[in-house]
Amino acid sequence: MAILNILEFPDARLRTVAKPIKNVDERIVKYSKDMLETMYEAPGIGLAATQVNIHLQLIVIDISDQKTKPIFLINPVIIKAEGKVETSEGCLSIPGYSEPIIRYENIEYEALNISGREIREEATGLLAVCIQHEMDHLQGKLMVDHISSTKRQLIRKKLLKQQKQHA
Ligand code: GNR
Ligand code: NI
Repeated sequence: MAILNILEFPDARLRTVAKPIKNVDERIVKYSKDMLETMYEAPGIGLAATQVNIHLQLIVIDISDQKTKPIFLINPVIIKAEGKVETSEGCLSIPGYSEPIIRYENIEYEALNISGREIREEATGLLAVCIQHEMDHLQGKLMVDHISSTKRQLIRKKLLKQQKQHA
């Protein structure tokens, strides 16, 4: 397994639209394992392949306290969504910032699991929010795209400054 580098806003590669996965083969299983390890180490509750510069429709999530319930979703699609909920969201690609974001409270989604089998599930609360946050990443969209452009530009400036100091 390996810890992968997480891209940080405003890196243009985070704007890449991920491609659907045609075959859930060994390569995808390896990416999934590396992403899970990277997410646990960060630590975070979700990670989209886009964030580690892999532009395929793959996300990993684990919202359990003991980090023992990983969920792998391939080619996810939301088929029903209802209700609204506001959550203070963080993002591993926007370190040090959290912002209140409004998302659907309940969703129904389809995806392939790590075995390549079609699944159809319901999610609510933090899991539903996390799936929406990760699915945004696969479309090249970030949490900061949901806030005012003034706030987004401020965060951009501060992160660029920080990245230059660490370079
Ligand atoms: O670790 C994360 N926490 C989080 C909290 C509230 C809503 C969404 C998230 S996802 C985030 C990890 C991340 O950046 N995933 O893309
Ligand atoms: Ni994120």
